[in-house]
Amino acid sequence: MDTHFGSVAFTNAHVVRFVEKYRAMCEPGSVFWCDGSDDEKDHLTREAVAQGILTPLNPGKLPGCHLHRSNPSDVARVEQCTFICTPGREDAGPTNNWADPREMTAKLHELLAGSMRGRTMYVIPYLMGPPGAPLAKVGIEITDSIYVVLNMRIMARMGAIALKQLGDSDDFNRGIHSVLDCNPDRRFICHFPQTNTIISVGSGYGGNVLLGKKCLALRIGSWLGRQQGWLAEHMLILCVESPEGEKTYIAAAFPSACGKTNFAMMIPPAAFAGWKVTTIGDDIAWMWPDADGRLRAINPETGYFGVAPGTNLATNPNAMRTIARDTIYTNVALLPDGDVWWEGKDSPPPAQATDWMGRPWTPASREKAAHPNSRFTAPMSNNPALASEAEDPAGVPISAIIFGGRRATTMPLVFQAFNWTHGVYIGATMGSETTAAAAGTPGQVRRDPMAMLPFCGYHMGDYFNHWLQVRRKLTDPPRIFHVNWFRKDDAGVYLWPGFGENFRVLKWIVDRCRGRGKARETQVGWMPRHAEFDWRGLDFPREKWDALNKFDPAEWQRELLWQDELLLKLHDRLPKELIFQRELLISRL
Ligand code: OXD
Ligand code: MN
Repeated sequence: MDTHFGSVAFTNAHVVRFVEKYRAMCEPGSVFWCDGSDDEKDHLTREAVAQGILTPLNPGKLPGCHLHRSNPSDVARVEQCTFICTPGREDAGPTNNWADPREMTAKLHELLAGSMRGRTMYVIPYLMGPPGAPLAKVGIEITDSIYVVLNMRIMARMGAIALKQLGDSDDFNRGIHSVLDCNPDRRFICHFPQTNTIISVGSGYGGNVLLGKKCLALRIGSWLGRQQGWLAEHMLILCVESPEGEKTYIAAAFPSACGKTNFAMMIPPAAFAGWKVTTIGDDIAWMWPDADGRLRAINPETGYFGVAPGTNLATNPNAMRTIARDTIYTNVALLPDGDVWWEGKDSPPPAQATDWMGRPWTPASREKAAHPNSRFTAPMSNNPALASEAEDPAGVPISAIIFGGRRATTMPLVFQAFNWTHGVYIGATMGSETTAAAAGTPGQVRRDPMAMLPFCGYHMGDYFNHWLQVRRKLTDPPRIFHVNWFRKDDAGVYLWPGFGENFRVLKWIVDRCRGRGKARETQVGWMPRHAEFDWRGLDFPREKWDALNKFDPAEWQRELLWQDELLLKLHDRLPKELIFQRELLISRL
């Protein structure tokens, strides 16, 4: 039995053939062809509520919002189950899990055989990027999860708009997803760049199953970008607008759960009257050299899949407004009145709640009420700070690229690379403490080059080389910076207030790009002096500034050794430019 809503016709023969192939394999009870309409959303939401997949929240407080609780064994991305399946192992490189495409396909098809018996197979056409953008990409995701359909509807342009962009072409990403029995032993997230295919089984978690996001926009995207001369990056995109209306566009790469969403939606401190930050994207940037030699960027997504804990009216007021309606919450705590709660929300811990696993919770409970990687999925159109440019197919010209990690020591608040190649070295050697966004132990420093360690779809050495090659097409390359909001003093207290105060760093970066900001040359790059920062409205003591920016030779020596671990791993494809950069850094140190 097939279900169609509205009048959207799936006439593309390649799409029909692709769906028929997996219908025959998965043997679903029915096929539901998604058109992306509001009627369809209402129908599927009712269905999800009836099946207990979604719980409606208090319509007075959170109109149009629902709660979803995942399987407790399925709460984050699983890097150990994520594979790049290229004909040769070396093309995936040492930072990815590799599997032979033929063997892996056979194994996955065996798991998929009959997997949707008695279930509905949903066919989701979706478009990544504004329609008409030169890099916009169409995907067709087949899934047996209503939760995936309803999330994809928020995160990507879904339905008729994608089919229109596709026309009769067979140039679309083929995505197949089945939750199976959600058993971690049968969990595989596999990418086949040669055939532009993704197969994901055994999980229902966002990053593993919303195939447009990490799988297509980053892993397959980075592979396509290398073939076609563009960059698919784990970066937010924002616009800084001065009181005079001068607009500067900036992209920034921080690892998962290190504050990209907060940074992208930041509100400048009150003293900066007339200054505005607007959001183009909070997670992914697709960037290409344009005909004028500038790097242009689009956000391929239409929503935010953000981390709930720590989000509140002080840390991110724009996010709180964004998630006040039409939002799907996953693994947060439920309050008796149908509101939601998480650790670090504005309100104090509730007297009682239902925790993310559905158990009674009180402040005396030892475990957290919300999972540390609990999430909200919200449409970007809800964001009061959304930039009008977010829908512009021409994208925005990027003036600065920021790399940043979560580092308790070593790294100063901000420094600027001497040039593009030095900037690529800084991005390539980036380190950060691990977070709850991926399964594993949080808090250990690991190398996360350009925040792409879990997302680069090919050999990391080739990826660095691709960055160096892109420079050749740029006559006005973005300036490159490194930031660290997370440095601590000896007592373990953060030295920098962060959040809205990060605007001061952003303003210095804008001024540097515009040739107005002053700096001093140091061993690691250009750094601002205390007097070169705009301190209006904030009394930030000189001693604290010095601690925040202290250069500790012993820490840098250790840093170099840590960097070597990654560079050694990549040695056979490491561009020589980066080896020279390392030598230069050593001689400056
Ligand atoms: C994300 C992630 O969900 O990086 O964006 O894990
Ligand atoms: Mn991310």
